[in-house]
Amino acid sequence: MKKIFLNLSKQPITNSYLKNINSSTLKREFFYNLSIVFDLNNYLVSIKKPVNPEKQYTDTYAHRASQSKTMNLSFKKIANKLKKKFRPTLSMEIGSNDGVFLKNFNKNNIIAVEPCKNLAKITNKKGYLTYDKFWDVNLAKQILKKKGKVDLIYSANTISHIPNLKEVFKAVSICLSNNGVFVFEDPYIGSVIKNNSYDQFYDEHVHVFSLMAISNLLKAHKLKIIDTEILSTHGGSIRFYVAKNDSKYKISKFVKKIQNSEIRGKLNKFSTYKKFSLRVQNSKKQLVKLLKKLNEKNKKVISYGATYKSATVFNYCNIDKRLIDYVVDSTKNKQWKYTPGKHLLIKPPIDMIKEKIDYAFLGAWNFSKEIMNKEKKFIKNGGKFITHVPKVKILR
Ligand code: DWN
Repeated sequence: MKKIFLNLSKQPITNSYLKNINSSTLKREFFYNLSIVFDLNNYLVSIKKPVNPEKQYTDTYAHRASQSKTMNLSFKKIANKLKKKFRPTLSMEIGSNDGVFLKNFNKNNIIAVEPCKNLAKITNKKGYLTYDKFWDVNLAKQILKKKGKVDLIYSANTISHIPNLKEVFKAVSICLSNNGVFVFEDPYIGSVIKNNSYDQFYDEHVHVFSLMAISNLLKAHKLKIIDTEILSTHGGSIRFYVAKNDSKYKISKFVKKIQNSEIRGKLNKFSTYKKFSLRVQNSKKQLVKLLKKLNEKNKKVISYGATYKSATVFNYCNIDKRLIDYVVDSTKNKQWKYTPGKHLLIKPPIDMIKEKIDYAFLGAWNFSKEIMNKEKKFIKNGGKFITHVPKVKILR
């Protein structure tokens, strides 16, 4: 049985940056109701009614995973670690985006899967065999026939995007070698609860994982979690190392450790999520109050990073042009477009001092260190950043 604990109001598709905001584009803009449910049987947290993936992962997909130094480093580190630890002959990445992980592998030893055709083109052009398809049983069979079993399957910020997890794990079982490892990482519900980062819920994040939920789901596929790590990436993620039940791997002590911490944190109780929902409502009130106050004082406020996450914040809190002037983002194909739902203009990075910015809301709060390092002069000149994670505040 699934129970709703959070309603984040009507939301647009986060990837649907608008080229212009005339009456016909606005009429066509798609909205859905973003309600979040907790499954009382397997403890999985998901969107109640996910959006059709065909609407989301199109050939105009905007996000480029290589846009931050932090993620470039993180992918390099995990690629080297996995190569050293598992010595795979053949590897595969599910959701390869613009190839930020792939580039750490020899082109002949890795296969990429990426349903967004514009992104798949980038890695195919670079010489990586890329299937521009959704990950499913049919594709797994096709890959098995062409390339044989895969020793390492890696996936970052993708498995949580797929509504049908049974299909995901079934497909993985088909092409994973007997002692192969499936490593995937996605936002962690433990961090979302702790940081009050409700903006991790948006159309693409169909699920937000816990270790308990994943181990429950894997049982039906004769797969087990052999190791796990809690990561700081994207404001708190969890990495799972999964292998076949009859593989050579023993279960690391960290699996039990995280399981115990989840039980202590009551991630298996509906009441935890209900309490979280109250904190989210309060966060909304606080953020709107702060922005209104700055607006009354005629302060110039922008948002930093046209993130998918901030689409949830702006649409849930009804933050538009009245409260935030515009958004800046380093991703070329987001620039000079408008954010989904609230239609804030996205500009390329600016000289924040010259543009007389007083405050910048951290849409990309998960990169706050990298951004604040980049904008040292702005801060020195009296400029301030605002965050809503874990609490609404002005960073000093
Ligand atoms: O799972 C997902 C995550 C990993 O990426 C996707 N479904 C979609 C996307 O979500 P997001 O937009 O919330 O992710 P990021 O990685 O937090 O986006 C950061 C944005 O901020 C990028 O558009 C780049 C931009 N940025 C910038 O303009 N200046 C980032 C940094 C570090 C900067 O200095």
